[in-house]
Amino acid sequence: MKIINICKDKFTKIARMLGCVALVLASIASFQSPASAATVSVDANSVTFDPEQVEVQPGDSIHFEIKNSPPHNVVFGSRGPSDLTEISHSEMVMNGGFDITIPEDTKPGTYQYWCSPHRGAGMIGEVVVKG
Ligand SMILES: [Cu+2]
Repeated sequence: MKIINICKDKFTKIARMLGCVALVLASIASFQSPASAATVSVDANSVTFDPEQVEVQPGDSIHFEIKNSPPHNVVFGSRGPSDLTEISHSEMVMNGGFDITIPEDTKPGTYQYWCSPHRGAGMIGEVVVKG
């Protein structure tokens, strides 16, 4: 009888430990916020952004990939429901790519951005931030 009781005791301890581990894992999983943040890609071609317009949620990121006729950059104007000039990537980029994250507190609306050296040629894009 004693042996059985000891076994029961050990089993209970192990079960409790497993329960704790499960709880810790569950809480870690629930803290991975924002769970829905996505990344959309935009190609910087010769004198165009492709696609010209993207739809995002606040917290999402836009990946800009330099395709051809560099250098390119991404400059947001001050017009629009929120001021996104701070997230501009004014630095010229010759190759590779970079990410821009739309701040969580961005108001829904349409935001225009452009590439400084190619703005005159029509290298203008739009980000539609959904509510
Ligand atoms: Cu450009």
